[in-house]
Amino acid sequence: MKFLVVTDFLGYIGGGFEPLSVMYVMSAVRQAGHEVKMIEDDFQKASAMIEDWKPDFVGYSAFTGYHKQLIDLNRRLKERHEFISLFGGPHPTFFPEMVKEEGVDIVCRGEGEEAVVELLDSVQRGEDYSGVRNFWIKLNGQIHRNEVRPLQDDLDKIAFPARDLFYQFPQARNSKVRIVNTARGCPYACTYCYNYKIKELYKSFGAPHLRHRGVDSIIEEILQLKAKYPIEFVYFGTDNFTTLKDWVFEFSEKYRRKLNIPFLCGSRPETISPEVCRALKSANCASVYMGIESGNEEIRRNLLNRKMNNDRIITAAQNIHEAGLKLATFNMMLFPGETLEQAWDTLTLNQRCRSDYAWVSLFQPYPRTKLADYAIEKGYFDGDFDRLQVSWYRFSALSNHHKKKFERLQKLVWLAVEFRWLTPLVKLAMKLPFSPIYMFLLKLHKAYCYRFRVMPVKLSFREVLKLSWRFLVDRSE
Ligand code: B12
Ligand code: SF4
Repeated sequence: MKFLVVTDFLGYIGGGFEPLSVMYVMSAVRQAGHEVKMIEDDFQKASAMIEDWKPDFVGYSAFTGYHKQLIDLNRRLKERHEFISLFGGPHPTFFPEMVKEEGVDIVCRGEGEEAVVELLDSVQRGEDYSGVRNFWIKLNGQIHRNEVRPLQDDLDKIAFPARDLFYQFPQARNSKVRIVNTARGCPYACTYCYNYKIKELYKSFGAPHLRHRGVDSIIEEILQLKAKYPIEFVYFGTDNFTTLKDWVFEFSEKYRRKLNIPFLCGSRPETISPEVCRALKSANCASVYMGIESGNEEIRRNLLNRKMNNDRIITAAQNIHEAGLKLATFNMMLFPGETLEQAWDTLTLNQRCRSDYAWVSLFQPYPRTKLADYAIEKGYFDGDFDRLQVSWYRFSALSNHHKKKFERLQKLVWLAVEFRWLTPLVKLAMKLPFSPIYMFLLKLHKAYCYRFRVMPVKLSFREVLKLSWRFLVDRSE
């Protein structure tokens, strides 16, 4: 079978990182003996490729906000060509009703590697594929809603992502930063995040949701990468890199000896300790991302299901600084019912944590998450997920009397964290209608922080200009 994946390529969604999910799926499909190709989400290019190569399947990976664009693209491609369309990723996983959209034939829920291989094999053998697990399948006007299969419990059995497909394009091939996944799942249950919903989807199997890859396998993947492509920095795109202390120690020791390439990883305050930070530093970690999300304890406890207190967060931040690591913090604003005073607490807590890069987005109500359900129930959100957009920075679907002020504050937090003495100015500026200027400054600051703090790779002047330009025109921000 021929399987074409249409993806956001060198475009800007995803900050220019490799699309790990589809590369994993495509690797499994290729290993099973099928042919795979990748093309960017541009109608002309995708159409020309389909005309020329005639794939049996065309696949897309959709997160909420990007899904409409993909549905539309697929519909236009279907008007011209014959193929079976297949959507996977977070949006169809939680909103499988997407299969009812015109032109959508199949949606995949949950992990795709094994499922897609079974689907392609069945179609190739001319068998009835309407019952293949993980899929909702629209056939002859009828929708077949199949259960998911158990999660793959040994991640080391999953083939390394098919990076060559993405690296066929020079900009991706020559990038100095590479993204690598080290685990799947998360033991926590924050109400805005999709992880506990994934747990619910798979709960009948009782198997652990959090699974770590073996350290040796991760090192092997990076060694293989290093042998073929430039690599000066690794971004570990895993929800919580520091969840398992012993795993971090083992990783740090082996990584230091065998790779020692500077890297960035994500964490949660409870999983940070002086020992963990020292271990990361010894392995050449440059920076750690930590979710603060809200600086208001009440919001964290009652709305977000994040029960740590401010002191715990500050201690974690201190541990990170003391180990000589840079700290980047994740935050959100405009939660359902949030007041401006509560949002201001987020600014204050980031100041107290001395965040080296305070990243603040607007809360997005993702389908079927507890916080989205709450927002709908309380009338803060109308429940129309098609209104969600790609950008976390520019758009919020939530209603709030002070929405404009929230949107301005969200773009100004970095200024008060960077230059504390400007705090009174930020208070004033959030009342003034200069959002485009605030956005421009925020992008410049982001480019600066990425270059010098979060992912400090050596860039030429031209590359710095390119990075700044990319952030300025980035559709996802
Ligand atoms: C690392 C990460 C990033 C990284 C890198 C992403 C990348 N290029 O790989 C960065 C920081 C760049 C990023 C950016 C964004 N992210 Co992000 N990200 C994640 C994170 C933490 C891990 C993703 C991952 O690699 N998982 C490992 C892979 C192997 O698993 P997977 O993605 O689930 O893919 C499997 C299945 O979904 C399925 N599948 C996926 N695609 C397809 C396609 C087909 C055809 C098939 C059949 C199956 C299939 O098979 C895959 C393999 O089993 C997730 C949270 C999470 N736990 O998944 C959020 C998450 C996916 N991100 C999210 C969002 C919203 C974004 C942004 C839109 C934010 C923004 N506006 O900038 C962008 C969009 C990026 C993009 N182009 O995808 C949301 C999506 C929510 C939703 N309902 O859609 C998530 C779920 C986090 C959350 N808020 O809960 N992200
Ligand atoms: S800790 Fe992070 S990944 Fe885990 S549930 Fe909370 S937000 Fe999601």
